[in-house]
Amino acid sequence: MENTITVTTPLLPDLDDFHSLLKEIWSSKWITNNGQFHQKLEEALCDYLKVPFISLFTNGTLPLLTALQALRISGEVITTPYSFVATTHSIWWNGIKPVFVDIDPSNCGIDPDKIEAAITPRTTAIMPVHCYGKPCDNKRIQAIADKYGLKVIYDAAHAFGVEVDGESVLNWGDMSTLSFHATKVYTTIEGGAIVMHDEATKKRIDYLKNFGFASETEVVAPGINGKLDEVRAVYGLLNLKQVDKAINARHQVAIQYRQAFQNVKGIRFFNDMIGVKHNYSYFPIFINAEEYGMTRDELYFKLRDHNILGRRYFYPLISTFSTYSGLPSASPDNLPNATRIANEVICLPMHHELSSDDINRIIELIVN
Ligand code: T4K
Repeated sequence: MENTITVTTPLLPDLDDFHSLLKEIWSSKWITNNGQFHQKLEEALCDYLKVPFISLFTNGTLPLLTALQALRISGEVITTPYSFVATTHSIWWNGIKPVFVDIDPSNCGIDPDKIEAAITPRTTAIMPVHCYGKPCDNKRIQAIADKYGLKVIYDAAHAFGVEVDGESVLNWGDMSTLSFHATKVYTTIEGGAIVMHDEATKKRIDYLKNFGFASETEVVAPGINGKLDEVRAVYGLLNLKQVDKAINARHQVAIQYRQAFQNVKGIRFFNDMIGVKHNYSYFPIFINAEEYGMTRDELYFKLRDHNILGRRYFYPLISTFSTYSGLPSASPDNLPNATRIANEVICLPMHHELSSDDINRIIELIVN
């Protein structure tokens, strides 16, 4: 039986290094609530990501919920259905109505041409997603936001370390959120963060993730418990040392996939964008069944039959789930690109430990 190849595998720190830092935590007896390693990780991430302020969280969903709270967003928020459910759920959990807008096939992000038509007097914000780490068209999104007085919160869960012309995409909009889940390029096992522009906002978000406590006796807002503990902060500090190597390894995988698929009819994939520092977090391919001679699902299950576990990120669309399918903006007529692409996509295995044999096995099944 051929070995199983999963869509990803976690970035694991060296066990001895992890152990020696665990010993430090044990002797300090400070294991959560803004401990020394939490503070060190915030500093180290600001440096690495080239961002001014960051607030760590215990996963990548709470930052979305909290960013909406911190900016006091209400009414309606414009977003796309082509994402992980957490994006839209965060809007819904805040009692806000999500309004779906179609995506641009060139990056699977929100199509700026479709945003203005979705704005109503109740719209207060736009929540675009840098899907697969492909940067959205920030200039156009921000211009629309400025024209209508809207906030922009980027779901940058996939965009760790992504830069455009030397600038981190995490500095775009009013805030950006990250996920450090085990399946991400950079991980703290579970974890996440909000990136913000100023110290006052960081302070407010730090309160919000700690139940709203501003001091021992003062609760200034209805906060939540979103804190990252010391064990995962240490895990994150160690992974920061090896994330560049992991991204380079992913880049090599992308190069091999692209070479193999460039002349295959009916397979579309993304090339690198000029001026962009990519993180190769995912390798989606899009199957045109007529040209390829097989549907996306036929290929997906053929790969599964050979123990190659790609994933159909993002199928089904969020707008098709029962919570959201009744919304007028959830109609497939409103979302032709997202609807088509959700039926074309397979994210192929993409991680730092894929061997050439693994890659060749995957390629052979797809090309032949
Ligand atoms: N916004 C966006 C745009 C997101 O994509 C996400 C999360 C969020 C927000 C929310 O962030 P978090 O609250 O999750 O931090 C995964 C992840 O659970 C999720 O984090 C991620 N997006 C989503 C795209 O993918 P699943 O259900 O596909 O994961 P799972 O458990 O099936 O794992 C996929 C594969 O990874 C496994 O087949 C094998 C490998 N794996 C996984 C785990 C957990 C391992 O090798 N080891 C592991 O420990 O959702």
